[in-house]
Amino acid sequence: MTLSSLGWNDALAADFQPLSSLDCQPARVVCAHKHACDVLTPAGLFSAECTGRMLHEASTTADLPVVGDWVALRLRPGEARGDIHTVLPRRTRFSRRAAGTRNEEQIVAANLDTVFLVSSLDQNYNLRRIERFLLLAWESGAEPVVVLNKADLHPDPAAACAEVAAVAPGVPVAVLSALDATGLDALAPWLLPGRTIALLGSSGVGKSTLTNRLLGADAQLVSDISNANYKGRHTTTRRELLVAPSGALVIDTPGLREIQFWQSDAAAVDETFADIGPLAARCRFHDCQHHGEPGCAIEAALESGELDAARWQSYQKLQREQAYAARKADAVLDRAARRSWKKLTQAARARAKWKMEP
Ligand SMILES: Nc1nc2c(ncn2[C@@H]2O[C@H](COP(=O)(O)OP(=O)(O)OP(=O)(O)O)[C@@H](O)[C@H]2O)c(=O)[nH]1
Ligand SMILES: [Mg+2]
Ligand SMILES: [Zn+2]
Repeated sequence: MTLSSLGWNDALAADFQPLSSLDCQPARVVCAHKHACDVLTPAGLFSAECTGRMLHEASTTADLPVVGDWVALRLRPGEARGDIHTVLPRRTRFSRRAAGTRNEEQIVAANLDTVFLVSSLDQNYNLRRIERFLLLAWESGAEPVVVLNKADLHPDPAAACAEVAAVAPGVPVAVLSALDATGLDALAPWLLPGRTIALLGSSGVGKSTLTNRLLGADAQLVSDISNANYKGRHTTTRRELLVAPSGALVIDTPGLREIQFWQSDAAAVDETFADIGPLAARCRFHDCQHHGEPGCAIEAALESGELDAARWQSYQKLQREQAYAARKADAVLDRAARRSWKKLTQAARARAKWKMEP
Protein backbone atom coordinates (compact mmCIF):
# COMPACT_ATOMS: atom_id res chain seq x y z
CA MET A 1 0.00 0.00 0.00
CA THR A 2 1.26 3.48 -0.87
CA LEU A 3 0.10 6.93 0.20
CA SER A 4 -1.49 7.51 -3.19
CA SER A 5 -3.43 4.25 -2.94
CA LEU A 6 -4.85 5.75 0.27
CA GLY A 7 -5.96 8.83 -1.67
CA TRP A 8 -2.92 11.07 -1.15
CA ASN A 9 -2.22 13.68 -3.83
CA ASP A 10 -0.04 16.70 -4.62
CA ALA A 11 -2.37 19.22 -3.02
CA LEU A 12 -2.32 17.30 0.27
CA ALA A 13 1.44 16.94 0.02
CA ALA A 14 1.75 20.72 -0.31
CA ASP A 15 -0.36 21.22 2.82
CA PHE A 16 1.69 18.66 4.67
CA GLN A 17 5.07 20.14 3.70
CA PRO A 18 5.48 22.43 6.75
CA LEU A 19 4.58 19.54 9.09
CA SER A 20 7.16 17.08 7.86
CA SER A 21 9.79 18.79 10.01
CA LEU A 22 7.78 17.82 13.11
CA ASP A 23 8.80 14.20 12.65
CA CYS A 24 5.26 13.48 11.56
CA GLN A 25 3.94 11.38 8.72
CA PRO A 26 0.60 11.54 6.92
CA ALA A 27 -2.02 8.99 7.96
CA ARG A 28 -5.63 8.44 6.95
CA VAL A 29 -8.34 8.08 9.59
CA VAL A 30 -10.23 4.80 9.12
CA CYS A 31 -12.31 5.11 12.28
CA ALA A 32 -12.73 8.00 14.72
CA HIS A 33 -13.64 7.67 18.38
CA LYS A 34 -13.96 10.56 20.76
CA HIS A 35 -10.33 11.56 21.22
CA ALA A 36 -8.66 8.64 19.53
CA CYS A 37 -8.60 7.22 16.03
CA ASP A 38 -7.48 4.26 14.04
CA VAL A 39 -5.32 5.44 11.20
CA LEU A 40 -3.81 3.80 8.16
CA THR A 41 -0.39 4.52 6.69
CA PRO A 42 1.57 2.61 4.04
CA ALA A 43 3.12 0.74 7.00
CA GLY A 44 -0.27 -0.42 8.28
CA LEU A 45 -2.88 0.31 10.90
CA PHE A 46 -2.18 2.25 14.10
CA SER A 47 -4.08 3.56 17.11
CA ALA A 48 -3.61 7.24 17.61
CA GLU A 49 -4.62 9.86 20.12
CA CYS A 50 -5.05 13.58 19.62
CA THR A 51 -2.39 15.53 21.50
CA GLY A 52 -3.51 17.52 24.53
CA ARG A 53 -2.62 20.67 22.73
CA MET A 54 -4.77 19.76 19.77
CA LEU A 55 -7.73 19.02 22.05
CA HIS A 56 -7.16 22.27 23.88
CA GLU A 57 -7.09 24.29 20.68
CA ALA A 58 -10.13 22.61 19.13
CA SER A 59 -12.98 25.09 19.43
CA THR A 60 -15.65 22.65 18.21
CA THR A 61 -15.85 18.94 17.46
CA ALA A 62 -15.49 19.86 13.79
CA ASP A 63 -11.81 20.55 14.55
CA LEU A 64 -11.25 16.94 15.59
CA PRO A 65 -10.54 14.06 13.20
CA VAL A 66 -13.36 12.20 11.45
CA VAL A 67 -13.27 9.17 9.20
CA GLY A 68 -11.59 10.01 5.90
CA ASP A 69 -9.44 12.78 7.36
CA TRP A 70 -5.73 13.07 6.73
CA VAL A 71 -3.77 13.74 9.90
CA ALA A 72 -0.18 14.39 10.91
CA LEU A 73 0.85 11.33 12.91
CA ARG A 74 3.90 10.97 15.09
CA LEU A 75 4.58 7.35 16.02
CA ARG A 76 5.74 6.50 19.51
CA PRO A 77 9.04 4.68 19.24
CA GLY A 78 8.61 0.91 19.35
CA GLU A 79 4.84 1.04 19.65
CA ALA A 80 1.99 0.48 17.22
CA ARG A 81 0.55 3.73 18.56
CA GLY A 82 1.02 7.36 17.82
CA ASP A 83 -0.15 10.90 18.40
CA ILE A 84 -2.16 13.07 16.08
CA HIS A 85 -0.82 16.60 15.88
CA THR A 86 -3.22 18.14 13.44
CA VAL A 87 -5.90 17.52 10.84
CA LEU A 88 -4.99 18.53 7.30
CA PRO A 89 -7.41 20.88 5.54
CA ARG A 90 -10.37 18.91 4.23
CA ARG A 91 -11.00 18.76 0.48
CA THR A 92 -14.65 17.89 0.91
CA ARG A 93 -16.78 17.19 3.95
CA PHE A 94 -20.21 15.68 4.36
CA SER A 95 -21.79 17.61 7.24
CA ARG A 96 -25.07 18.01 8.94
CA ARG A 97 -26.26 19.88 11.98
CA ALA A 98 -25.60 17.83 15.11
CA ALA A 99 -28.69 16.05 16.40
CA GLY A 100 -30.45 17.73 19.31
CA THR A 101 -30.56 21.42 20.02
CA ARG A 102 -26.89 22.28 19.76
CA ASN A 103 -26.09 24.40 16.78
CA GLU A 104 -22.93 22.60 15.85
CA GLU A 105 -21.59 21.10 12.70
CA GLN A 106 -21.26 17.34 12.69
CA ILE A 107 -18.92 16.10 10.00
CA VAL A 108 -19.92 12.60 9.00
CA ALA A 109 -16.92 11.92 6.73
CA ALA A 110 -14.21 13.93 5.02
CA ASN A 111 -12.21 13.97 1.80
CA LEU A 112 -14.79 12.11 -0.23
CA ASP A 113 -14.66 11.97 -4.00
CA THR A 114 -18.09 10.38 -4.35
CA VAL A 115 -21.08 9.85 -2.11
CA PHE A 116 -23.42 6.95 -2.73
CA LEU A 117 -26.79 8.16 -1.45
CA VAL A 118 -28.39 4.85 -0.63
CA SER A 119 -32.18 4.50 -0.52
CA SER A 120 -34.21 1.33 -0.42
CA LEU A 121 -37.02 0.41 -2.77
CA ASP A 122 -39.22 -0.84 0.05
CA GLN A 123 -41.80 0.95 2.19
CA ASN A 124 -39.15 3.51 3.18
CA TYR A 125 -38.72 4.73 -0.38
CA ASN A 126 -39.27 8.49 -0.31
CA LEU A 127 -38.46 11.02 -3.05
CA ARG A 128 -38.46 13.96 -0.66
CA ARG A 129 -35.85 12.29 1.52
CA ILE A 130 -33.71 11.66 -1.54
CA GLU A 131 -33.89 15.40 -2.27
CA ARG A 132 -32.71 16.20 1.26
CA PHE A 133 -29.78 13.83 0.97
CA LEU A 134 -28.92 15.27 -2.42
CA LEU A 135 -28.81 18.74 -0.93
CA LEU A 136 -26.34 17.59 1.73
CA ALA A 137 -24.32 15.81 -0.92
CA TRP A 138 -24.07 18.91 -3.14
CA GLU A 139 -22.88 20.89 -0.14
CA SER A 140 -20.21 18.32 0.65
CA GLY A 141 -18.31 19.07 -2.53
CA ALA A 142 -18.26 15.37 -3.46
CA GLU A 143 -19.99 13.92 -6.50
CA PRO A 144 -23.36 12.37 -5.64
CA VAL A 145 -24.67 9.08 -7.04
CA VAL A 146 -28.12 7.87 -6.04
CA VAL A 147 -28.17 4.15 -5.26
CA LEU A 148 -31.58 2.51 -5.14
CA ASN A 149 -31.10 -0.74 -3.21
CA LYS A 150 -33.49 -3.64 -2.57
CA ALA A 151 -34.65 -3.72 -6.19
CA ASP A 152 -35.78 -7.28 -5.42
CA LEU A 153 -38.58 -5.83 -3.27
CA HIS A 154 -39.98 -3.46 -5.90
CA PRO A 155 -42.47 -4.49 -8.62
CA ASP A 156 -41.06 -2.03 -11.18
CA PRO A 157 -37.53 -0.86 -10.33
CA ALA A 158 -37.09 0.80 -13.74
CA ALA A 159 -40.09 3.06 -13.09
CA ALA A 160 -38.70 4.01 -9.68
CA CYS A 161 -35.37 4.77 -11.29
CA ALA A 162 -37.03 7.12 -13.80
CA GLU A 163 -38.94 8.84 -11.01
CA VAL A 164 -35.74 9.41 -9.04
CA ALA A 165 -33.85 10.58 -12.12
CA ALA A 166 -36.53 13.27 -12.50
CA VAL A 167 -35.87 14.67 -9.01
CA ALA A 168 -32.10 14.30 -9.35
CA PRO A 169 -31.26 16.14 -12.55
CA GLY A 170 -27.74 15.41 -13.75
CA VAL A 171 -27.11 12.82 -11.05
CA PRO A 172 -26.40 9.17 -11.94
CA VAL A 173 -28.95 6.72 -10.52
CA ALA A 174 -28.07 3.05 -9.99
CA VAL A 175 -30.64 0.36 -9.23
CA LEU A 176 -29.42 -2.82 -7.57
CA SER A 177 -29.96 -5.44 -4.95
CA ALA A 178 -27.13 -5.85 -2.48
CA LEU A 179 -28.80 -8.97 -1.16
CA ASP A 180 -29.00 -10.73 -4.55
CA ALA A 181 -25.77 -9.12 -5.75
CA THR A 182 -27.51 -7.91 -8.91
CA GLY A 183 -26.83 -4.59 -10.61
CA LEU A 184 -23.57 -3.97 -8.75
CA ASP A 185 -21.70 -3.43 -12.04
CA ALA A 186 -23.42 -0.07 -12.34
CA LEU A 187 -21.17 1.24 -9.55
CA ALA A 188 -17.92 0.26 -11.28
CA PRO A 189 -17.26 3.73 -12.75
CA TRP A 190 -16.71 5.10 -9.24
CA LEU A 191 -14.84 2.20 -7.70
CA LEU A 192 -11.44 3.37 -8.85
CA PRO A 193 -8.04 2.99 -7.14
CA GLY A 194 -7.34 5.68 -4.54
CA ARG A 195 -10.81 7.19 -4.88
CA THR A 196 -12.87 7.63 -1.72
CA ILE A 197 -16.54 6.77 -1.64
CA ALA A 198 -18.89 7.08 1.33
CA LEU A 199 -22.20 5.28 1.62
CA LEU A 200 -24.81 7.52 3.21
CA GLY A 201 -28.47 7.13 3.89
CA SER A 202 -31.10 6.29 6.45
CA SER A 203 -30.79 3.33 8.76
CA GLY A 204 -31.71 -0.03 7.28
CA VAL A 205 -31.40 0.85 3.60
CA GLY A 206 -28.59 -1.68 3.19
CA LYS A 207 -25.39 0.38 3.34
CA SER A 208 -23.44 -2.23 5.28
CA THR A 209 -24.77 -5.07 3.13
CA LEU A 210 -23.70 -3.18 0.02
CA THR A 211 -20.32 -2.32 1.57
CA ASN A 212 -19.69 -6.00 2.19
CA ARG A 213 -20.62 -6.78 -1.40
CA LEU A 214 -18.29 -4.12 -2.72
CA LEU A 215 -15.45 -5.26 -0.52
CA GLY A 216 -15.71 -9.00 -0.88
CA ALA A 217 -15.37 -11.49 1.91
CA ASP A 218 -11.87 -10.71 3.18
CA ALA A 219 -12.18 -6.96 3.10
CA GLN A 220 -11.83 -6.56 6.84
CA LEU A 221 -8.50 -8.37 6.68
CA VAL A 222 -6.94 -6.17 4.04
CA SER A 223 -3.75 -4.46 5.15
CA ASP A 224 -4.15 -4.79 8.89
CA ILE A 225 -0.74 -4.37 10.39
CA SER A 226 1.01 -7.27 11.96
CA ASN A 227 1.52 -6.00 15.48
CA ALA A 228 4.33 -8.51 15.88
CA ASN A 229 6.83 -5.82 14.86
CA TYR A 230 5.81 -3.62 17.71
CA LYS A 231 6.09 -3.98 21.41
CA GLY A 232 3.42 -2.81 23.71
CA ARG A 233 -0.29 -3.12 24.00
CA HIS A 234 -2.22 -5.09 21.46
CA THR A 235 -4.85 -2.91 19.93
CA THR A 236 -8.25 -3.89 18.68
CA THR A 237 -9.41 -1.71 15.88
CA ARG A 238 -12.67 -1.17 14.15
CA ARG A 239 -12.73 0.21 10.67
CA GLU A 240 -15.20 2.21 8.69
CA LEU A 241 -12.88 3.00 5.79
CA LEU A 242 -11.93 -0.11 3.87
CA VAL A 243 -10.07 -0.91 0.70
CA ALA A 244 -12.10 -2.61 -2.04
CA PRO A 245 -10.50 -5.14 -4.39
CA SER A 246 -10.61 -2.47 -7.11
CA GLY A 247 -8.45 -0.22 -4.92
CA ALA A 248 -11.30 2.16 -4.09
CA LEU A 249 -11.59 3.35 -0.49
CA VAL A 250 -15.08 2.67 0.79
CA ILE A 251 -16.55 4.28 3.91
CA ASP A 252 -19.63 2.74 5.50
CA THR A 253 -21.44 5.20 7.78
CA PRO A 254 -24.09 4.67 10.44
CA GLY A 255 -27.62 5.54 9.34
CA LEU A 256 -28.57 9.18 9.61
CA ARG A 257 -31.84 9.64 11.40
CA GLU A 258 -32.22 13.39 11.33
CA ILE A 259 -31.05 15.22 8.26
CA GLN A 260 -30.67 18.77 9.40
CA PHE A 261 -28.71 21.23 7.40
CA TRP A 262 -25.55 22.85 8.51
CA GLN A 263 -24.60 26.21 7.04
CA SER A 264 -26.09 25.16 3.76
CA ASP A 265 -25.56 27.46 0.85
CA ALA A 266 -28.09 28.58 -1.70
CA ALA A 267 -25.99 27.15 -4.55
CA ALA A 268 -26.56 23.62 -3.25
CA VAL A 269 -30.32 24.18 -3.37
CA ASP A 270 -30.00 25.35 -6.95
CA GLU A 271 -27.99 22.27 -7.87
CA THR A 272 -30.43 19.94 -6.18
CA PHE A 273 -33.33 21.58 -7.99
CA ALA A 274 -31.55 22.22 -11.27
CA ASP A 275 -34.88 21.96 -13.13
CA ILE A 276 -36.52 24.81 -11.23
CA GLY A 277 -34.04 27.63 -11.91
CA PRO A 278 -34.44 27.62 -15.71
CA LEU A 279 -38.21 27.39 -15.26
CA ALA A 280 -38.32 30.41 -12.92
CA ALA A 281 -36.15 32.31 -15.40
CA ARG A 282 -39.11 32.19 -17.76
CA CYS A 283 -41.34 34.19 -15.36
CA ARG A 284 -42.21 37.61 -16.73
CA PHE A 285 -40.86 39.47 -13.67
CA HIS A 286 -37.34 38.67 -12.57
CA ASP A 287 -38.33 39.07 -8.90
CA CYS A 288 -41.48 36.97 -9.34
CA GLN A 289 -42.66 35.41 -6.06
CA HIS A 290 -44.58 32.76 -8.02
CA HIS A 291 -47.69 33.73 -6.20
CA GLY A 292 -50.34 35.10 -8.51
CA GLU A 293 -48.12 37.37 -10.60
CA PRO A 294 -49.02 37.60 -14.27
CA GLY A 295 -46.82 35.56 -16.59
CA CYS A 296 -45.53 33.27 -13.82
CA ALA A 297 -43.86 30.27 -15.50
CA ILE A 298 -43.78 28.27 -12.27
CA GLU A 299 -47.52 28.48 -11.76
CA ALA A 300 -48.06 27.64 -15.43
CA ALA A 301 -45.78 24.59 -15.08
CA LEU A 302 -47.63 23.48 -11.95
CA GLU A 303 -50.91 23.78 -13.81
CA SER A 304 -49.70 21.86 -16.86
CA GLY A 305 -48.09 19.19 -14.70
CA GLU A 306 -44.63 19.93 -16.07
CA LEU A 307 -43.59 20.69 -12.48
CA ASP A 308 -44.74 18.31 -9.79
CA ALA A 309 -46.52 20.10 -6.92
CA ALA A 310 -44.80 17.99 -4.25
CA ARG A 311 -41.39 18.78 -5.72
CA TRP A 312 -42.21 22.50 -5.76
CA GLN A 313 -43.27 22.35 -2.11
CA SER A 314 -40.12 20.44 -1.26
CA TYR A 315 -38.03 23.08 -3.02
CA GLN A 316 -39.68 25.90 -1.07
CA LYS A 317 -39.32 24.06 2.21
CA LEU A 318 -35.65 23.24 1.68
CA GLN A 319 -34.96 26.78 0.56
CA ARG A 320 -36.49 28.12 3.79
CA GLU A 321 -34.48 25.63 5.86
CA GLN A 322 -31.33 26.54 3.99
CA ALA A 323 -31.84 30.25 4.66
CA TYR A 324 -32.54 29.52 8.32
CA ALA A 325 -29.42 27.34 8.68
CA ALA A 326 -27.30 30.03 7.02
CA ARG A 327 -28.64 32.73 9.37
CA LYS A 328 -28.00 30.54 12.38
CA ALA A 329 -24.46 29.71 11.28
CA ASP A 330 -23.79 33.42 10.83
CA ALA A 331 -24.97 34.05 14.37
CA VAL A 332 -22.57 31.41 15.69
CA LEU A 333 -19.69 33.00 13.79
CA ASP A 334 -20.65 36.38 15.22
CA ARG A 335 -20.61 35.03 18.75
CA ALA A 336 -17.24 33.34 18.24
CA ALA A 337 -15.80 36.52 16.77
CA ARG A 338 -17.09 38.56 19.69
CA ARG A 339 -15.63 36.08 22.18
CA SER A 340 -12.18 36.18 20.65
CA TRP A 341 -12.41 39.98 20.43
CA LYS A 342 -13.26 40.15 24.10
CA LYS A 343 -10.27 37.95 24.93
CA LEU A 344 -8.00 40.17 22.86
CA THR A 345 -9.22 43.38 24.42
CA GLN A 346 -8.99 41.92 27.94
CA ALA A 347 -5.41 40.91 27.27
CA ALA A 348 -4.64 44.38 25.92
CA ARG A 349 -6.19 46.03 28.98
CA ALA A 350 -4.22 43.74 31.30
CA ARG A 351 -1.03 44.68 29.50
CA ALA A 352 -1.81 48.39 29.72
CA LYS A 353 -2.52 48.10 33.43
CA TRP A 354 0.69 46.20 34.02
CA LYS A 355 2.65 48.93 32.20
CA MET A 356 1.04 51.71 34.21
CA GLU A 357 1.77 50.12 37.56
CA PRO A 358 4.93 51.61 39.02
N1 LIG B 1 -34.55 -7.60 0.32
C1 LIG B 1 -33.39 -6.99 0.47
N2 LIG B 1 -32.92 -6.76 1.71
C2 LIG B 1 -31.72 -6.15 1.84
C3 LIG B 1 -30.96 -5.73 0.71
N3 LIG B 1 -29.85 -5.12 1.18
C4 LIG B 1 -29.91 -5.18 2.52
N4 LIG B 1 -31.03 -5.79 2.92
C5 LIG B 1 -31.46 -6.04 4.32
O1 LIG B 1 -31.77 -4.83 4.96
C6 LIG B 1 -31.44 -4.89 6.35
C7 LIG B 1 -30.58 -3.72 6.74
O2 LIG B 1 -29.35 -3.81 6.08
P1 LIG B 1 -28.03 -3.07 6.55
O3 LIG B 1 -27.00 -3.32 5.50
O4 LIG B 1 -27.70 -3.42 7.93
O5 LIG B 1 -28.52 -1.54 6.51
P2 LIG B 1 -27.69 -0.23 6.90
O6 LIG B 1 -28.04 0.79 5.89
O7 LIG B 1 -26.26 -0.56 7.02
O8 LIG B 1 -28.30 0.17 8.29
P3 LIG B 1 -27.62 1.07 9.46
O9 LIG B 1 -26.25 0.51 9.70
O10 LIG B 1 -28.55 0.92 10.61
O11 LIG B 1 -27.59 2.46 8.94
C8 LIG B 1 -30.77 -6.24 6.55
O12 LIG B 1 -31.71 -7.13 7.06
C9 LIG B 1 -30.35 -6.64 5.14
O13 LIG B 1 -30.28 -8.03 4.97
C10 LIG B 1 -31.50 -5.99 -0.59
O14 LIG B 1 -30.91 -5.68 -1.63
N5 LIG B 1 -32.71 -6.61 -0.65
MG1 LIG C 1 -24.87 -0.31 8.62
ZN1 LIG D 1 -43.09 33.16 -11.16
